Amino acid sequence: MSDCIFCKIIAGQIPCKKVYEDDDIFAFHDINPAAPVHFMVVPKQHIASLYEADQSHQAVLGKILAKAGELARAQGATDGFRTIINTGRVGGQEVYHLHVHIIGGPDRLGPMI
Ligand code: DGP
Repeated sequence: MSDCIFCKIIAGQIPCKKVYEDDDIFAFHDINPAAPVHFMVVPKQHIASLYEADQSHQAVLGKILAKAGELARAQGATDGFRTIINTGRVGGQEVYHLHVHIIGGPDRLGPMI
């Protein structure tokens, strides 16, 4: 999607601190980290949010979660981490390219539930 900031990061048009990349997914550090470890894992394919996700995205969404623990540990989150997907305005979503936040270490979020 031409005006999507995360599509531009994936395409290398905007710099980022890359964590991981394969054919389907891309991971990079959050520009405004909420904790010592804070990166996002995204599908390379543009999916605006979980509202737009459907059965055709099952494999790539599964791949993101299946990779999360390995990447979190490699980034130093060895004592646990949060996975957060913000969806829509009330869900606090700022960037409309589906992304999974991986947040490890003491954070400023407090208890979520
Ligand atoms: P969310 O609220 O879930 O949509 O979070 C979007 C996150 O994206 C937010 O924590 C800040 C991050 N972000 C926004 N623009 C950029 C950028 O240009 N580069 C990087 N690395 N992160 C960004």
